[in-house]
Amino acid sequence: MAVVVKSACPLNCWDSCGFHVTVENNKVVKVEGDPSHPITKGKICGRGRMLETRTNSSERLLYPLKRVNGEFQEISWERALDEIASKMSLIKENYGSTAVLHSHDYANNGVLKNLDQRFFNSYGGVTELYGSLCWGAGIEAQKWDFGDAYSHEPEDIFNSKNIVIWGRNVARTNMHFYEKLLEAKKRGAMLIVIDPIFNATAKIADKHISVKPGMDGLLAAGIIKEMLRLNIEDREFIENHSTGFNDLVELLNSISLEKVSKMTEVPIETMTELAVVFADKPTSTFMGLGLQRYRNGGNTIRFIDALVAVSGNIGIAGGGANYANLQVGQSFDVGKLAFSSRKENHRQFSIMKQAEEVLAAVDPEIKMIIVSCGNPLTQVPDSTVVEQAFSSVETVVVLEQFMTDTARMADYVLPVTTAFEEEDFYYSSMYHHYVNYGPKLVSAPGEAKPDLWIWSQLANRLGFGEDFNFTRDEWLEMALHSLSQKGISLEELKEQSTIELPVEPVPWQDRQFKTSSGKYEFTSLKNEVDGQLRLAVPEESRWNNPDLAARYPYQLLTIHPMRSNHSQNYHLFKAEPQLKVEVAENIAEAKNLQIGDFVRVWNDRGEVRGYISILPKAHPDTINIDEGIWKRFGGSVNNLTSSRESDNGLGSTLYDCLVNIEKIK
Ligand SMILES: Nc1nc2c(c(=O)[nH]1)N[C@H]1C(S)=C(S)[C@@H](COP(=O)(O)OP(=O)(O)OC[C@H]3O[C@@H](n4cnc5c(=O)[nH]c(N)nc54)[C@H](O)[C@@H]3O)O[C@H]1N2
Ligand SMILES: Nc1nc2c(c(=O)[nH]1)N[C@H]1C(S)=C(S)[C@@H](COP(=O)(O)OP(=O)(O)OC[C@H]3O[C@@H](n4cnc5c(=O)[nH]c(N)nc54)[C@H](O)[C@@H]3O)O[C@H]1N2
Ligand code: SF4
Ligand SMILES: [Mo]
Repeated sequence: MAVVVKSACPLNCWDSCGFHVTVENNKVVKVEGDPSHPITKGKICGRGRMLETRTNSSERLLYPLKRVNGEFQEISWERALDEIASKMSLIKENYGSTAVLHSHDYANNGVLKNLDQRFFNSYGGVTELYGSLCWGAGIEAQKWDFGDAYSHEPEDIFNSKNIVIWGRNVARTNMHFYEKLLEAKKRGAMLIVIDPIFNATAKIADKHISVKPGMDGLLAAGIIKEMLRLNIEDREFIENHSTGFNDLVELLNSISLEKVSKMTEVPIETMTELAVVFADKPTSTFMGLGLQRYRNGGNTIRFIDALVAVSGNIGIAGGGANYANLQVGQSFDVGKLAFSSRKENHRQFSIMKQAEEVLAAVDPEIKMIIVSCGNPLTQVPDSTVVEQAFSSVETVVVLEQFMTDTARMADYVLPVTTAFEEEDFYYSSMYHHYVNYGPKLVSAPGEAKPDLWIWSQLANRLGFGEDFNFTRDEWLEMALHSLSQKGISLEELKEQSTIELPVEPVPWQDRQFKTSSGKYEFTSLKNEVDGQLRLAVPEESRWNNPDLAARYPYQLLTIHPMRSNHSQNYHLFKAEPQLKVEVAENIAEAKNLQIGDFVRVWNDRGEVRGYISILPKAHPDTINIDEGIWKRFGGSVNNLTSSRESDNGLGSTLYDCLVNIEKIK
C-alpha cells in the first residue's frame, strides 16, 4: 500500500524544501512538495522530483569496488574497510596523518554529513580544504563589512519598495524566491535585475541592466558617486554607524563616471537612475553567487554592500544586502559533531588549488585522498591538473552513489545511500530559516551504506571506535543541543517535520555590527588584512591583461544548470545530454554561427566541444556553458576555468575566464 511521508530535500540549494514522498513496498515512487511547508508550499523543482530517479536508478553503485590491474572488482565491505584502515595506519605511522587529504564539498545538506570531520580529527588531523568554490569571496567580504553574512527573512520582501536582483538566477536556482518576486510585483514593488544574461528573472523585471561580467563592483562605485553628487545618501547612517567613509569618498574621486561607464559598459544615465532607486527606501538587494566568482569577487560584494550602506538600506525592514544567511547554520552545534579537540596535526590546502597543492606537497607528500560529498574531477577548476593530481596519488578512496568522473579515478569506490535511505535533518544557510527532518523511508539497495556507517567502521578498525559510539538520535540531539535551551527538541522536530529557527528576521536592526569597531566598516579594521576597498577588475579582462584578451576575446560564464544540481543529474536524463554552448548574438554574427553548429571553445588551459545556441539580449562577447556536465557527455567545462583564488583568498574565480570559439566539422 502506498503511503505519503514527510521528508526533506538534501540538495545544496537556496530553497531547502520540505517533501511529501510516496513510498510503496519499500520503494520511493514519487517526490512532491510539502503543501504545509512555509517556503515550499507544495511546489518543488525538477531536481527535487528527480531524487526518485536517483534513488531507483539502475546505475546506482551497490557494492564496494577495488581497482585491480586497472579494472574494478567487487569486494566485500570487510575487505575494503580492512584494507583502507590498514593503509591509513601505515600512512600515519610512516608519514604522519596529514599525508591523507580529505577532498569534499557540500553535495548533501544533512547535519550528520559533518561527522566526516570527526572521523578525520580523531584519526589525528588530515590535510583539509579551506575556502569555497561556491561563495567564499562574498562571505569573507561581508565578514569584513558587517562582521557576518546575514539575510532578511523571506517574508520581509513584501516590505520593499524596490527590489534589486544582482547576479542571482532566481527563476532557475531559487524558485521559491521567484514565486515571492511575482507576488511582490503584484503588490506594487519595482523589480530590477542586473545580469549579463537576460535570464528568466530578467524577463519579469521592470528593468534589466546588462553589465560586463566581473565589473559589478565598479558599477556599484558609479552608483554611489551619483548618489553623493545628488546628495541623496543617508547621512545619519554614515555618520553614526559606519567607519571609513572618507576612504571610500577618496577612492571614488580617483575615477570618473565616464571611465566607470566605459569599463562596466553601462550608460551613465542608468547609474543615475539606480542611485535614485537605492535612495528611494526601502530597497532590498539580493546578490547571487555567480557574481563573486572572479578574481575581484571580494571587492565586488564589498562595493555592493557599501552602496546598500550609503543609501541607508541596512537594518531596515524591506532593505538589506542579502547574500547568505549564516545565522541559520550558527543555530546548530556542528562544532560538537566535529570534535576538533581530537585533532593533533593539520595542514590546509585551498579548495581551488587542491590539485596543484597535491602535486607540490612535500613533508609529507599526499599518500591517500578520500573524497566524500564531492565530484572534484567535474567541479573543481582546471580539470587537467585535477586529473593529474588524482592519478599521481597512491590510493584514492571515493564514497559515492554513482560512477562519476571522480569515482572512475578511484582505487576504492564505496557505495553510499541516498537521502531517503537514512535519517537526518537538513537546512541551508543560504536563504530561509527553517530546518526540515528527513526520516529513513526505504532500505538501501545492494550493500550501499550511509557515510556515517563507513566512518564508524573505519574508526573501529583504527582504534577510535568510542568516538563514534552514539545512536542516530544521540548524534541528532548533539547537533540540536544549543537549540534545546530555546525549547526546540528532536522529538518536536520529528513530530513537526519543519521548525522555524530563532534568528534575526531583519539583521542589524540594532546597528550593532559584529566588526571590531562595532560599526559598518567601509574600510575593514580586521587585523592582518589591508582593509581598503579597491576598484578592482577581473584577472582575465582587457583592463588587466590586454594580450590575453586579444587572443581570447570572449568571457565564459559556467552557470548552474536548470535540471541538475551541479553534476548530479546529467546521467539520469531520458535523452542523452549534449554540451550546449550559448553565445551572445554579436559572437554568432562575428563567427557566422547558427543554432546547432558544432564548435570548439578553448583557451590555454584546455577545450570543450559542443553545440551552439544563441542567448538573446546577452551582454556582448559573453558565452555560457552550464557547469556540471560529465566527461562522457562532453565535459567538464572546468577544463577551461582557472584555479586562481579571489582577492581575499577564500573564493574561486570560475567565471573569470577568457576563451575563443570556432566552428568545427
Ligand atoms: N537549478 C539549479 N539550482 C541551483 C544549483 C544548481 O546546480 N542547479 N546550485 C545551487 C548552488 S550550490 C548555488 S551556489 C546556487 C547559485 O545560485 P546563483 O547565484 O543564482 O547561480 P549562478 O549560476 O552562479 O549565477 C547566477 C547568475 O549570475 C549571473 N552572473 C554571472 N557573472 C556575473 C557578473 O559578473 N555580474 C552579474 N551581475 N551577474 C553575473 C549569471 O548570468 C546568472 O544569471 O544555486 C543553487 N541552486
Ligand atoms: N565551472 C563551474 N564549476 C563549479 C561551479 C560553477 O558555477 N561553475 N559551481 C561551484 C559550486 S557553487 C559548488 S557548490 C560546487 C559543487 O560541487 P560538488 O558538491 O562536488 O558537486 P555535486 O555534483 O553536487 O556533488 C558531488 C557528488 O556528491 C555525491 N553525493 C550526493 N550525496 C552524497 C552523500 O550523501 N554522500 C556522499 N559520499 N556523496 C554524495 C553525488 O553523487 C555527486 O556525484 O561546484 C562548483 N563548481
Ligand atoms: S533542489 Fe532546491 S528547489 Fe528543488 S526541491 Fe530541492 S530544495 Fe527545493
Ligand atoms: Mo554552490
